[in-house]
Amino acid sequence: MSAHDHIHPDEIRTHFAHAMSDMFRAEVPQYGTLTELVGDVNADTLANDPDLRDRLDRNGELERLSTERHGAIRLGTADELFTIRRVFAVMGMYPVGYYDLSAAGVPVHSTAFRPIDDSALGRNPFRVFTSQLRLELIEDAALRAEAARILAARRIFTPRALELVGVFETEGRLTRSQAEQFVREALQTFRWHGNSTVSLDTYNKLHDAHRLIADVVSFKGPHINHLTPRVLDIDAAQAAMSARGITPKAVIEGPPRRDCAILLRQTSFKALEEAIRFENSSGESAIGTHTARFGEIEQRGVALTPKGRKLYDNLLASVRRDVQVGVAGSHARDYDTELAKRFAAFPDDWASLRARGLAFFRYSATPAGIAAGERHRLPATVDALVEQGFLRFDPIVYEDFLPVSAAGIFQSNLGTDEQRNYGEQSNQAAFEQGLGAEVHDELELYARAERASLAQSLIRLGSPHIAFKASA
Ligand code: OOG
Ligand code: NI
Repeated sequence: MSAHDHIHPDEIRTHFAHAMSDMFRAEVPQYGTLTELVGDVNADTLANDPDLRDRLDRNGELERLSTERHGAIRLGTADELFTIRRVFAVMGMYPVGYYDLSAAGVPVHSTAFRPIDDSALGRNPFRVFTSQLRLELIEDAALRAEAARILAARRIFTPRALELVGVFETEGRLTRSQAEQFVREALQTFRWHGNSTVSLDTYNKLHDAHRLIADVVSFKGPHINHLTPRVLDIDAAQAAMSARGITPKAVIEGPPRRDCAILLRQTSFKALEEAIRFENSSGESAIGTHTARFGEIEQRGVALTPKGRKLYDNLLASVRRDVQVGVAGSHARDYDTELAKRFAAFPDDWASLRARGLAFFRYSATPAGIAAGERHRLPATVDALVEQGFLRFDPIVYEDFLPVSAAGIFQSNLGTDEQRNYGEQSNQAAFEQGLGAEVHDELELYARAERASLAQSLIRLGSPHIAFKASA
C-alpha cells in the first residue's frame, strides 16, 4: 500500500472512538470497570436469549456491540460549535436532532453528532452528545461578559487538526497517514486538564451562577465528560454495579423494563471530585476541586414513530407529574412501580407495535417469500405478506437521545441545589445558525430506513403488486 491510499470516514471514526476509549480509560479507571461489567452482562444475556442474539445478528448490531459508545461534551461558543461540526464530518458524523435542556434548568441546547446511514451505523455508531452553553441565560451582566471574554480567547482545536479538516474539505478525503495524525490531533480537544485557565475566585463566581457554566468556561477545552457503553440488560447491570464498588443514581431514566425494549434506558454514577490547580494574575496557584466526569450505561430499544413517541412522552410526563423522584432515592421504588403501571398502556409485543404504527421496523424478504414470489403466489398487501411469513420485520434501533433523560443525567451530576428556572427557551434557529447547518430530523431518518428496507424487500420478492395501506 502506498502512503497515499485513502481511508473511509467510517474507518477514521472507528480509530477515533478507540483512541477516545483508551484515553478515557486511562483518565477514569471506573470507566474500565464499567465496560468490563457491561461485557459480562452482555455475554450472559446473549447466552440466555438466542432470539435476541439472532435478531441483533440480522440487524448488524451484534458486531458493533462491543465497541458501541456515546460520549458527551459541552462547548462554550457558536464558533466552537461551527468548527466541531467540521471536525466530526471528517469522521462521517453529522448533527441529528435538537435538544433544549433549558426547560429542565440546564443552560444548554444540544445536538448529537452521529453517522446517519445504515451501513455507517452498522460499522460503528459512535455518537457524541454535544451541548452549547447559553451565556444569555446568565443573569449577572458582568459575569456574562467575563465568561464571554474568557471563551472568546481560548482555542480548543490544534492548528494541525484545523489544517487537516481543511484538507478533507478540499480533497473530500484523507490519506491514511493524514487520518492517523488527525485522530491524534482531534483527541487533544477532548482531553482533561488538571489546570484551570481562570482564578479560583472567578471559578467560584461561575460556579455560583451554575456549576455547568464553571465546567465550560474554566478550562482549556471541552473535556469528554462520559463515555457510555451499550448494555443489553440494564437492570442486571444496575444491580451488579454496587458489587463492583460503583454507586448508580437512584432511578433508571427512560421507559420501564419491558419485553420489547423501546427507545433508551440509562443510568449513571456520580461525577468524581477531581483536584484542579487554579492560578491568579500574580502567578500564585491554589488547589481546588471540580466535578465533571461520570460514568453511564444505556440499553437501546426500538425507535418510535411520532405517534409512539407522543404516547411515550405523555405516559412519562404523567408519572413525573405525580411522583417526585428524590435524588436521595427515597421515592425511587414508588417511581419505578408507577412507571411500570402506566406503561401498561404501551403495547409490548412487536406485532402490535407494528400494526398500530408505534415503532419503526426494518423489513426483509424471507426464503419462503422469495420462493412464493418465484411462483407468483404472493398476497397483495404488506400486512398479508407479514402474516404469511413472506416478509420479516425487525425493530430499528433508536440511535438518539431523550431530552428528559439527558436532563436527569445532567442533574444527577449537578446535585439537587442546581435546579434553576430558565423556563422553556427553545431556540433551534440560533443553534443552527451557530452550527452553520440544519440538524437532521431523526424521525425522518428512521422513516427513510424503514421505507428503503421495504422497497428492497419487495424487489427481492419479485416486485409483486402491493397495495400500501395507510398506516393506522
Ligand atoms: C450530557 C448529558 C446527556 C445522555 O446520555 O443523555 C447525555 C452532559 O452531561 O454533557 O449524555
Ligand atoms: Ni450520556
